[in-house]
Amino acid sequence: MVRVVGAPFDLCGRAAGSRMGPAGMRLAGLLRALRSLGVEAEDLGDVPVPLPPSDTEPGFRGFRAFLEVAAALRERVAAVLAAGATPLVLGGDHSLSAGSVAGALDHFGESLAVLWIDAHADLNTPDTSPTGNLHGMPLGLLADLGDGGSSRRAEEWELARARLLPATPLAPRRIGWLGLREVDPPEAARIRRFEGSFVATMHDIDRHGVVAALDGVRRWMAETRPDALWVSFDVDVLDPVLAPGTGTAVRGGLTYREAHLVAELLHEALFREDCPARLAGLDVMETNPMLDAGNTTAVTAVEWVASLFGKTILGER
Ligand SMILES: [Mn+2]
Repeated sequence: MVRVVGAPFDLCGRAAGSRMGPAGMRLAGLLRALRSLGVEAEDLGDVPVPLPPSDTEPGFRGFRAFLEVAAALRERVAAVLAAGATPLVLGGDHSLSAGSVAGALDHFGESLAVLWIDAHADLNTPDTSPTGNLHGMPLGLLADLGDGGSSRRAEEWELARARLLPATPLAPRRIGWLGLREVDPPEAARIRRFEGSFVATMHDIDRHGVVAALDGVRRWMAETRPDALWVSFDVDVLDPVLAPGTGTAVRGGLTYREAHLVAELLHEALFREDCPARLAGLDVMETNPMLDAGNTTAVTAVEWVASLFGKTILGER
């Protein structure tokens, strides 16, 4: 049972337009694709988004609205999980995953792990971020990193922690990354210190391939034994040739075939009897139809989701 939740909010990054991402993915046939796989899928619509604040507001861009949308998402995700269904969140700005993962942490607690499939690590905090954009900080917030200070942004960071950070923050060994290729030096330093976390960069994938990367994901789960895995998919993990409709495109991403193999192997790992973890939920973030060509990025994202939910070429494997 999958419950789709849209989060049409995009004020925390550089280029607006991903507020139309949920509409793009619905128009690309997301619900139809899931149902054709025998998945019972229902669309719960969008979480409410407040009117955009003025650009002259000090602090993080779009902060007040971000906090409202992320908090609403947290509640919605927790409610879907409490009802025994799997949330599928459509973004929207990747900052909002702080809200959706917080909702999953409310439900699963310490036993939840997160696989961040993204060109970026999103592990910045106000004191390390080179841009000051919140969409590079959701994991920094969820892992409870960064110190206070007295700037306006530090105050807002405290507000976000108070509103979004669950009792148990995400421990380093509960975070995995796949597809990284643009990581800020302070983020890289943090990842190197993160004991028990999992990382497969694009270099690792070039060198050893997707199969080895997913073997690594499986080993990481076998060693750290989470009960559930939240998958956060930023479409910018895909090569921009394939997915031009996204705000922070970086060259050298996953090809179409590589991306589908990732989804298929994740499906095999998570839906197997002997897998310790089940799929907690999924975010599909940063699809920006304003930057896209004919909705191709949303179509690609929907095809990826179908593979994750078990679409195969010949049916049963
Ligand atoms: Mn991201």
